[in-house]
Amino acid sequence: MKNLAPAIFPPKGIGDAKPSNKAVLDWVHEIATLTQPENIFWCDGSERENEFLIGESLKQNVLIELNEKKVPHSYLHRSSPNDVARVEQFTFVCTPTKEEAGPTNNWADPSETYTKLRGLLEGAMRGRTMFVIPYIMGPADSPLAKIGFEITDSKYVVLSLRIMTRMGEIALKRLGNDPNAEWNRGVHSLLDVSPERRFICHFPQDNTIISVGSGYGGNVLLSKKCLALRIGSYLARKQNWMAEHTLILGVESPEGRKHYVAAAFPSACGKTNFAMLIPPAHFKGWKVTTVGDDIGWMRIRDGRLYAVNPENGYFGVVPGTSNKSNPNAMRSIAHDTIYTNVAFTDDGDVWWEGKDGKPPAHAIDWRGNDWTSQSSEKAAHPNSRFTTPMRNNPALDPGVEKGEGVPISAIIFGGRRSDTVPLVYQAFDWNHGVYLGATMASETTAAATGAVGRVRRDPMAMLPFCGYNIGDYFQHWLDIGSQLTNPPLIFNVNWFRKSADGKFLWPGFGENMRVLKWIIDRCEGSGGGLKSPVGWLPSPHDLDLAELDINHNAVDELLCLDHEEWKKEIAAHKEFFDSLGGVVPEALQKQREQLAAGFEP
Ligand code: OXD
Ligand code: MN
Repeated sequence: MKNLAPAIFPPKGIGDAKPSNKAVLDWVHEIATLTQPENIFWCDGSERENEFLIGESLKQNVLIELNEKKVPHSYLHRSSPNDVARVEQFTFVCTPTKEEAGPTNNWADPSETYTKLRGLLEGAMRGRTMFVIPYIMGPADSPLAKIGFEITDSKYVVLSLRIMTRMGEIALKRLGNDPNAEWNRGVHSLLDVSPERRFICHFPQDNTIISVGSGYGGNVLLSKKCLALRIGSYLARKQNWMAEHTLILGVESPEGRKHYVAAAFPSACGKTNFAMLIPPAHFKGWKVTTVGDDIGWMRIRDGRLYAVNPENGYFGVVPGTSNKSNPNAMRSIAHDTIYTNVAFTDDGDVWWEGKDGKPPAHAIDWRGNDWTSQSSEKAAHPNSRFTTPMRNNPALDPGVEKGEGVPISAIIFGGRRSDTVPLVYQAFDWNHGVYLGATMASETTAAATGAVGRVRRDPMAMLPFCGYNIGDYFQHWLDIGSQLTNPPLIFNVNWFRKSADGKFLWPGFGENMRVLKWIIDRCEGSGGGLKSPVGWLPSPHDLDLAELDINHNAVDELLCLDHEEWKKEIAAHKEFFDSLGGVVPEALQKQREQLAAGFEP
């Protein structure tokens, strides 16, 4: 198999950045004794190391070089066709008791799981190189920053982690020699990339992650979903902060007033597009800047929430990305990018469904097969990805490296809902906002294996990522709120409502600025709104719709509450809460009763 490449032997001065922390060395020794690699490669994150690893990856077909003129310093990687998305059914939270993992996680007994994984890892790196990658999540000087180490036998992981995190010497320096320092232990082995031996296991109490049998980013870049969200959310509760599946963006008015908002949407629901939004011409002088596109870590400071993006790059969905949908993403991925599972054109460029221009007459598809524009198969996998450094983003926010984070004025929840849920509304207060997050739902996407398009409840977009009992997580949100004197306002948005004939009612993309503007107006106390049973709803004239080609009926439909649909919705909330088996805090049950009462005749 192509990415199970043999060991590599670097020249002197590369691969020898051995840490001095004894706890780390002991752990690496333990894993090496178990997996028996041919050699150990200690990563320092340097340019020279990166070039060496790219060279080796090209030789071993882990990467394909793209046309230097069309996409400079960029590469294509193809994962195994059975390994193209997160595998929620094989993702486990291994807490001492099942109750701690709660009703929404797959739980497995920690000691049995360690035994099983040790069995799978025994001799797993024979003939391969074991890479040891030190990294930091968050700006290095942030009080929120966390250190992680990932051991892996995949060069693709090393190259990707260098983009996605602050990797190498910087992490070793920050860790120092304290044997009791907090750091995350991550072990990854491709094994034989078989779905039968694919397990993504989290041991929150041990700050440990073990992932085997996959090469797909969401399962193997352990910094991201595994540490920044699953283990992160567990640590956040213990340490009184928040780890959330949110983008973070800055929005600045022509007068120079600036707000930051965090928005939690499920995977592949447009977080990257929203985070890189370019306001339409009508919003002259308004600027939107990106702090993060996927994960926000937030802490309380002076009665407010301050957020950092723990990541250093973007691992985004490629199909649908174009100069129309997201020009800033197109510029970000025009160079120094690793593409995974997109199509490869005859002139060495990349192509995907939804890219600008005409499809190529011929290409090699994501599986490595010939493809023509007449093919009925997709050229790029629907969950094909780009991995690109955040510094490539022309709209990167200047506050992105601020260790103290940026102050959050609003939190937005949202999902893909064809019906029921209005374009935007505002929660009455924090606890009501927590209810909006706890009951949000979305039609499933290709980011995880399984059926696409099914409405599922995805509280705070954290269903696949909350590393502990979801009832305790809801309570944690309530507890954080009670400590804030200046809490963010909370909103719910839905860009995806459809008309009776199945057409999207809202144009989306840059036009979402109109909704964002209302949110900012509300934060500044100037935006109008009507009190409705679900929250504060804008009326059509509260939204700035000037120069937008949309008819009045569509706007009315976008903002209307259909009582019959809402009765079903509230019943679904109850069903969801009931399905959690009694863990939902009383305060949220009360919110549901109040909501239901609002629809009584
Ligand atoms: C992601 C995801 O890759 O949420 O960000 O799946
Ligand atoms: Mn995500």
